[in-house]
Amino acid sequence: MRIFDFTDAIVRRPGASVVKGLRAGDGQDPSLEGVLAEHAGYVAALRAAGLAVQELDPLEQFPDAIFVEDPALVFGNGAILLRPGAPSREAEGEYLREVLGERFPVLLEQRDGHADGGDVLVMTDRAYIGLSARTDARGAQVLQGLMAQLGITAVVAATPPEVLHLKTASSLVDEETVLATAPLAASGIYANYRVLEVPAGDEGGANVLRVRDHLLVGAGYPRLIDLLDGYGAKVVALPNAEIAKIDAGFTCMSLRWNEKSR
Ligand code: CIR
Repeated sequence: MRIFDFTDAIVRRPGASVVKGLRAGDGQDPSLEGVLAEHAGYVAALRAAGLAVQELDPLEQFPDAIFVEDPALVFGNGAILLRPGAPSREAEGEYLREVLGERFPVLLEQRDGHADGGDVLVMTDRAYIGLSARTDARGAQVLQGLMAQLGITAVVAATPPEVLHLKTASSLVDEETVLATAPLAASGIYANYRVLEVPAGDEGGANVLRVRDHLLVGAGYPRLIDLLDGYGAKVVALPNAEIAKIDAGFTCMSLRWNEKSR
């Protein structure tokens, strides 16, 4: 079983407040219709890749709640509720507690420091926890301990200063291959893997999502789409221009796991 051979996923449908989601600059709000359409396309792509997808109801009081992989992480044998680093997101995990408690045999909880799931890249022999404006040193250390309880070795790495999360700038292509922006590729943290460097100008597309034999990539990055052809997956180009206005990535919009790995 490969690490991206997921069977199940949880997503959260956007509410009207999604257009007020956090963003790095002072860019314009996305259109609600656009976000809803792109999110629906994403969920359809997960299903087309073979996953059983559970859709949670919108949480209007949390504009960023569609990004379910920031307040939680899931693995075949257990889930972890995190403390996201943005104050407006810190309580989001409470609204995942019930569903994760139902669906996982073990539910661990971070009680100190801050960490976002977007800063955690899981590879075959280890996971990386990126330090960022959202994940602090204490949060990374606590998360390392929680992941160890689930049998996962995690190493702490630096995230380039201008990116939101480690996975904004790097993501899994296959078990041997990482896609990374030039600064992360040059940092040497992925020396154990084949590193594909994101073509200059396509940095906004560095967050791709491998799900079984499909690889979800932003439709606006044709050079990246070409580069990713040939890694054992059908490259699926998904429109994400509206949702990108609130710094969305494909990995952060679902929690994915393999039910049979228990
Ligand atoms: C935020 O700033 O928290 C959201 N607007 C976007 C989160 C995207 N999550 C991710 O890259 N892991």
